[in-house]
Amino acid sequence: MVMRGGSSKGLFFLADDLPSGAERDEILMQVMGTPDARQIDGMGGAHPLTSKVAIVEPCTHGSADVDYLFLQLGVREAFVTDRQNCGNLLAGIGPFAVERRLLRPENGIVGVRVHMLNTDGIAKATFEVKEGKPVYDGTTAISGVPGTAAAIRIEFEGIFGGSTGSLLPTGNVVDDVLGVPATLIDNGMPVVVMEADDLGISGYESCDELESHTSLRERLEKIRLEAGPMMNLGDVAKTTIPKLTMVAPPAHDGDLCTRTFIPHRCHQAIGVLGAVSVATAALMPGSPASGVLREGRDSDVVTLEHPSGTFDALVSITIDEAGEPSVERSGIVRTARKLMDGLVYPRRY
Ligand code: NQM
Repeated sequence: MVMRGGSSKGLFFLADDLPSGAERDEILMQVMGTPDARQIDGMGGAHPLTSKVAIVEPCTHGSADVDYLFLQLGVREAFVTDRQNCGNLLAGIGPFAVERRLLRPENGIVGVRVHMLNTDGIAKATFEVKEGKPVYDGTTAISGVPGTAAAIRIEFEGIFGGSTGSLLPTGNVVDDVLGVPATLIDNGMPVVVMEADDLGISGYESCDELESHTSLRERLEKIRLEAGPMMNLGDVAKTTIPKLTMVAPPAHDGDLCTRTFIPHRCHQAIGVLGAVSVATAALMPGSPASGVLREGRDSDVVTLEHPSGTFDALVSITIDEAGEPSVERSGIVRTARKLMDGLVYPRRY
């Protein structure tokens, strides 16, 4: 099934319909048309945000309803990686599980517990089901997606440290990474959060401007390679994490402005778990992101401005007497839509 999940798009499979290991990855690359800049012989949309796969099966260990494995495929490069999670495709997992009859809920608002295999966290998705089918039409708009659709509310449980072992893998709110003050954080997605100003940009540039800024991109990659081992991620040369977010004071009605590299293309918006991580960093006194946060705000919702609008992350943290931050609550609202259901024909077949 092809689904839009949040502001990304991907191919959703039942685990039983795919082989495993290297054969699975080979088939998925053929299906997506990877490697090729245009992905002309496959289903991919020539961007990492549209070269995504979700694999779903009934949960094997009782604490959730379904297991969700996310795979990011390369576009020009031939790779398939499970090293990162995706909170955007996550929005489609509950509806897909209902479509495929893995779950047969009563009509009404249903809660589906999703075990996210990439990072071993739980997400509880709440959405409406009518006559046995997910309701896709609705009035909720999300930035980066035209029109409106039905809201899918997602609350996360224990997602911090999913890739790195802890919320702040270095133990610090601020680290010096090649001369740039940064928060190295993982509240669902490992992200290096820096002030745009410290990198010589305003933070309000368009994605095209940032992608054509060669010296900035080279500097960001050096920072990322340095930050990887600091975040317990080892050598990150060939991985899609950590992400890099540059923050600036809000330009519109949001709480702070963001520009994110994922990690080599500029995100047209911001990733879901990436946004939750950046919002969490912004709530930590002394962090680069807290320095640009709108003054006087007093809400659990942090509104992040990004290149195509805003993203609301529901985050609350507490800080103990020793100054140690911990996450109390993280949540988001997304939409998703079934786009197409059928058979796909990988080239080799
Ligand atoms: O951070 C892009 C996306 C993502 C991932 C990326 C995501 C997340 O927008 O949870 O959603 O950072 O690779 O789909």
